[in-house]
Amino acid sequence: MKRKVVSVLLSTAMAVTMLAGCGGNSGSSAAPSEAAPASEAAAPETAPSAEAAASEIASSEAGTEAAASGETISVGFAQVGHESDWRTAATKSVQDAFSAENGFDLQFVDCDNDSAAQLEAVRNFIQQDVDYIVIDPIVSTGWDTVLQECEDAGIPVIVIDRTIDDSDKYTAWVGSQFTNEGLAAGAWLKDYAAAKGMDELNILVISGTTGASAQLGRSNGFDEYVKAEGWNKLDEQTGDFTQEGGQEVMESYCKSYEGKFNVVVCQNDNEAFGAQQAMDAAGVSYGVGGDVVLISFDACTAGLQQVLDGKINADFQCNPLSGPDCASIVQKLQAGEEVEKETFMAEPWYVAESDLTSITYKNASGEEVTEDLIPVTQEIVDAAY
Ligand code: GYE
Repeated sequence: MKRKVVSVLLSTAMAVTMLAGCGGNSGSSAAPSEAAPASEAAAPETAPSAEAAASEIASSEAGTEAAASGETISVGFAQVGHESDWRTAATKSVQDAFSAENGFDLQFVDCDNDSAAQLEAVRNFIQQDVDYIVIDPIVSTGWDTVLQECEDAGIPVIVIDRTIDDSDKYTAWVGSQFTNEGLAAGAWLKDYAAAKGMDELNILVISGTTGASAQLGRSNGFDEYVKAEGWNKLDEQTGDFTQEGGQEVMESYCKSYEGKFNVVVCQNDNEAFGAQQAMDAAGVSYGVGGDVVLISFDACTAGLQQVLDGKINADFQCNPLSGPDCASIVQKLQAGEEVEKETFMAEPWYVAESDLTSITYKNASGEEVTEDLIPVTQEIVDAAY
């Protein structure tokens, strides 16, 4: 009921906002920390759409109302699934941040990597009239209709991790610059190959869930180097961000491309673990001193241990701990404050050998950046997620 009142107020409030020129939510990405190479990301859009502005107003109205009543804030979280170590850490981060002690009533739905189930979960949250909806979108498209429904119901949506690319009807997003992760992997491989005197690169890619923005960004970023350097990318097949998927794809690669590849790129650590199992079984050596250079993304604890052990050559971190940022966005909305449309997580790059200390590349915003390559130590593994 309260949200219907908010919706009715929207058109007037929106007009006032637009006349006042408040649409200029420019430079809305959070300032990255210095230890955050990946967060020197593409500049976010400079102005939120009318819909986004409306949704911000809706959220402040709803927030003021909830705050005044001293009620618990109800939040529905439609999570991707449970496919990886990264995902486990991300779920815990959100659950911890939206705890009952912190004043939240969190409804958590594991969508098991099923996009239809995820849309249904969001619609159920609308029916339950939760105060806020948090979505980690399995795939980046197909969202506009359901986001419109959220907006019509006056429920602010916060997107975390993967992006929504076909609608801007959400209040805020917190996550990673996936294209920069892919570009950084390409830049590292170029320098590493030169340092090791590898004159021909024959590359196999095990990609993440097809259509997930994490997959699209990592593939597109890395492919820029494939094209520019004339590398031979033999194949790219999805391992769905799982260990089983990585193993299955690598088993088939080991048969189809026996003796023909010297680089394997896995788009997350769990796929890399599966690929290692398959290469072990096929008698293919990888990592430092091996026949195959193994590249991974995520840098979870087990992944970094593999880097420390020289079994993964380089691991490009993706930070899953967005729960506190996400909860702080909700708190700000509750207080009626404006929030940044985009917040980028801080992410370093980790390597097994210490001869290369940095990479320089043109990032997704077209800026030339130089970023550290961090050799993994036991302390780094112990501190990882
Ligand atoms: O890299 C992978 C997970 O969306 C960034 O999803 C996330 C990816 C992460 O399953 O491990």
